[in-house]
Amino acid sequence: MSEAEDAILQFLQSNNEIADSQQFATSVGLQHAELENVIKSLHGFQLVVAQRKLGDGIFKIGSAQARKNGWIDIGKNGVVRKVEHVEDCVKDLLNRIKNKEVVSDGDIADLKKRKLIDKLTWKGYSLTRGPKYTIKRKKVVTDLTREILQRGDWKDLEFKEYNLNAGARPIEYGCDHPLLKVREQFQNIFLQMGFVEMPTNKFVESSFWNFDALFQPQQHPARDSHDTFFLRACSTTRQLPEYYVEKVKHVHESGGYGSKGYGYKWKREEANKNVLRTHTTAVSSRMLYLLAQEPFQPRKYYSIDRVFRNEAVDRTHLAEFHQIEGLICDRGLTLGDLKGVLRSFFARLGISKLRFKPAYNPYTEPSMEIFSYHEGLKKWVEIGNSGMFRPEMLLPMGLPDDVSVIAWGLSLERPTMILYGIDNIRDLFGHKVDMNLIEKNPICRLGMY
Ligand code: FB9
Repeated sequence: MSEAEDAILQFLQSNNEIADSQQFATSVGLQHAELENVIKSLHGFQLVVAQRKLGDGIFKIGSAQARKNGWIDIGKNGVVRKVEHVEDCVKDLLNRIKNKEVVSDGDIADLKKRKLIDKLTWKGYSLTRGPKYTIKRKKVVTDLTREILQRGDWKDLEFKEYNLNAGARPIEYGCDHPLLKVREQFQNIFLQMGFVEMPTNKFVESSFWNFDALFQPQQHPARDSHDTFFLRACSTTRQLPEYYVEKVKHVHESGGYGSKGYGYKWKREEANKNVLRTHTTAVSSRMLYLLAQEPFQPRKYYSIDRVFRNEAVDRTHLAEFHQIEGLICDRGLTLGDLKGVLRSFFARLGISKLRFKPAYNPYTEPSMEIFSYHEGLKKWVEIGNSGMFRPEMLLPMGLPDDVSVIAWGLSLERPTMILYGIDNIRDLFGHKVDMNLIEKNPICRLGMY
């Protein structure tokens, strides 16, 4: 217990009131500031009732005013009273201030201007015993500890009430970025459909796996730096499966497997160039090549990860986005199988009305863009691309020639923007994202498309 507390509680044991805490502080040789915190705490615990004490001497009436009001006249033979009784509204005003009654700011300002009142700095407290007054406050403890029990002094301790209404300290918790939440939903759909995730932890890929293995010719526009990020440092790949590279070179230059190829001079150095992968299809080509090195087993693979395109940034395009890709590799698969799988895949996203539009990709033939009717936007929206990987891609890998691979792809950003009602991709991904979007975004379930 502090000295100040003892002083107050002992004084109030034999005195009804501490009229002026300032004087009391001086009388017990303490700083008023020391006393003040104790007073507030004792008041808080109702051991005392503390009242603010306003300073006095605010009622001096100015003689000029009396004259102005015609109450008096100051003549050669001094001050003469001109009226019996004065309706002293000022006095009433001042009384009301004294009784802490509400007085209009206008009156206050007027009284101040007339120097009838001045802003009093608050002086101190008057203290009386409170409903919970006791000469010695029990030490308030919060927890009943082993030590307290062993010491046995729990009897003279006061246990702080549990404030069951106290709000819990806000727990800091991590928040998933909306993209990660939607990614998880796509991931669950693939896993439910029996797909296995492909290892996509390689943002840097050789042009060979990103383009050549996909039968994308070396002069294809996507292969120049306007569309693709080429690496300056570690600019070329160190090793490629030589036997397979020869097959790829051959199919590009002169075809085979029923294809006439592109008929151009294929350059190894072009294939060696390292790039930031432009699509996760680069991972699909690696996985299909590895699959071809084993006795054939049907496979269902998926990937969801970042890809990089040196494209003009606009409301829906950044230089990087997350590509979602699914592929099924099995004997005798047809375009019908692809359409069927797309229907069941998108059905799990709550998307039923699909239309397929013939399209072109260097690595798939036939290829189809996928459209769905968006009730909210009242229009057909392109929701992805798909196709059957070309034999010129699959057969050089060594896959059996009755094996075909159906595949499709879409972005993660577009569905997330639609689901979260974000119309500018820069608000969703990148350094401009406001953290509130991350911390306060609800779970948006796919299927509410
Ligand atoms: O995601 C896209 N659109 C989309 C997807 C979903 C959606 O909402 C759903 C709630 C559920 C809404 C829109 N697109 C693909 C279509 C367009 O946005 C397109 O303009 C932009 N595309 C990206 C590429 O941009 C250069 C989206 C991205 C894309 C395109 C193609 C593929 C992957 C991503 C592919 C592929 C592919 C094809 C064949 C074989 C293997 C992979």
